[in-house]
Amino acid sequence: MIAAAQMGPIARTQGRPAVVHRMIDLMRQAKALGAQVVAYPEAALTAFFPHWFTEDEDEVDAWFERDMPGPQTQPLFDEARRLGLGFHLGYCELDVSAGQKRRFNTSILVDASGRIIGKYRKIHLPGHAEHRAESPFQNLEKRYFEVGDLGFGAWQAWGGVAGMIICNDRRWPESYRVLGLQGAEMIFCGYNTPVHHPGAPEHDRLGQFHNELCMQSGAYQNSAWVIGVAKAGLEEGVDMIAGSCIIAPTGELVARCSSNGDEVIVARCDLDLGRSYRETTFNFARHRRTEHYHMIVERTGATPP
Ligand code: CDT
Repeated sequence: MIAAAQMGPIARTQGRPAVVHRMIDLMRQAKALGAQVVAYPEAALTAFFPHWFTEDEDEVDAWFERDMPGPQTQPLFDEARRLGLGFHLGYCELDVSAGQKRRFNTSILVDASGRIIGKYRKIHLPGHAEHRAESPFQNLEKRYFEVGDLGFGAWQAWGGVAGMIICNDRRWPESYRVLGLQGAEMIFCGYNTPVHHPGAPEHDRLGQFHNELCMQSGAYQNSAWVIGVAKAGLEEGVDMIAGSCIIAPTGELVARCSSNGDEVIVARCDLDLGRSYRETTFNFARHRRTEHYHMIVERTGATPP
């Protein structure tokens, strides 16, 4: 059983301890519902600060975690261990390990003993790097984060193979396919998606449709369960889509949040269902025709897959 723990808005002034308290409450609900693992959203520990511009480096760094777990996130790991529950967590990572400061939009998988078993750094960073004063809010991921350098990894976890993507990655078929090629059976995806797209307001009415469209097709075409987890609701003036959901390898949406706030949903994710698709319709070894994809690329001069 997998749980998605959607989170409502986090105020700019809400500190980590209060957020972790909310997360522990969600974790306990997930456990009570029979979950083995609970998934939190992208950048779950703070408000989604790329919506604001600042040139103050210290102010930027304050949104990031230097250690995971650190003193303020340790209670989450302790509670998971106490409950015997694994979790998926999105957070903003400040890496100073190589004597150089690097910032990533990161997610991790933690097993039931509190050990980090997998780490991913977001690859598809949306938005822009420059301040857009005319815009009602910013989307400054290209300013505050580096492109992830770990690739799309997959790990043995919870009786199968688990992978991670983060928010905008879900709109790109390559993200799922690279995981599908590694046999990923569960794909965790946290997101912070505004209802309004300042650069293309004509897309706004389709926000929820596109959210489901890309995750449902990613699940089906790669025979995987997809667990999509939102940070939702009106956060510091930015309205964000909710609709956290669990999608089966059939492409069917089997559980969906109904609120804009903190909410837990669960689904019994039968990994044999994915195997059934992976061995038939989407048997990659038998049916993919990679040599032809390359021929098309050579003929047209398109970017190689
Ligand atoms: N966090 C994140 O990646 N958000 C983007 C907003 C882009 S607007 C289309 C997303 O793809 O949801």
